[in-house]
Amino acid sequence: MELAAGATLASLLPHSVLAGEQLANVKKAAGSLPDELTPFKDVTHYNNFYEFGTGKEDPAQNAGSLKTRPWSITVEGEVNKPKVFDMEELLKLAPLEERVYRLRCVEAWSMVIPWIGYSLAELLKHVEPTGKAKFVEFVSLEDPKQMPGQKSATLNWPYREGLRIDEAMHPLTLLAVGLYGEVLPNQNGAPIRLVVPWKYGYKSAKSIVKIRLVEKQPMTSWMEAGPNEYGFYSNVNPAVDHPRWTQAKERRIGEFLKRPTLPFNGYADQVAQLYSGMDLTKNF
Ligand SMILES: Nc1nc2c(c(=O)[nH]1)N[C@H]1C(S)=C(S)[C@@H](COP(=O)(O)O)O[C@H]1N2
Ligand SMILES: [Mo]
Repeated sequence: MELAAGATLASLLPHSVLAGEQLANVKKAAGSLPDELTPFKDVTHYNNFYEFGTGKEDPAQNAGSLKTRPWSITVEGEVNKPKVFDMEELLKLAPLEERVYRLRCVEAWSMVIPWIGYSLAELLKHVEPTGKAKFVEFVSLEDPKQMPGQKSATLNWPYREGLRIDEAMHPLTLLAVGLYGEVLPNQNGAPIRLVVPWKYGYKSAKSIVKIRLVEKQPMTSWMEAGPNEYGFYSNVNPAVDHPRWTQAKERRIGEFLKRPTLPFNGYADQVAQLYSGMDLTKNF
């Protein structure tokens, strides 16, 4: 679908009423998926965001207390030009695109979500990673006053995730500021979150305040919680089961029958070469 000049994507969508302001001048990216979109209501009311509780409806219930302005992301570490980007600047850093991606949670359910954002690479090139920048660490907000779930030690807070630098620079890796034509609802990781569509959902950190480029593979909150259950790579892989359940199939939210899980969540053409020569059963 090509948008006429001046038309906003949101103006063409049915779901412009809830949470947020609409985002203007969003370009629909080429090559959208054949999969049907998951309804807006499910995308925004069936969430994992442990900072607001562990129940699937808790984030929608409780994330109203998250203050999304002022907001900034500090980018530091192995970069020539460390910088604090404020949210207004982040919104203008690169043209906003719609990207329809599959999201596969490690819990074996999945969705299809029309995100809005731009490649993380756009941000990273501004700070000029040095030759020592081998990994990228992402840190979510820590503030128990705004995030009631942080009063419990469900995870080691703040939520931390990480990618290898080539994964972080891959064009599919998205910094998202919206979905369904709107500003990101709080429960989906407002005001800015990562989306890495070929990895289990937990790699896509929400409400990011810091991005650190580092030489060594960073520790992540989920690896600390269960090192034999949650690895650093976390590529969607139907051949490597979670110790407590199969990963061969998944429940697409809204569908009755399970569908087979695809290697790299269906993005193998684009990302499999990042892992050539690696044993993905060991590097799970
Ligand atoms: N900060 C933070 N980011 C997070 C999580 C979380 O609990 N905290 N949950 C992850 C998990 S397990 C999934 S499946 C996705 C869900 O994103 P969605 O609620 O927007 O669908 O967010 C990921 N990012
Ligand atoms: Mo997840």
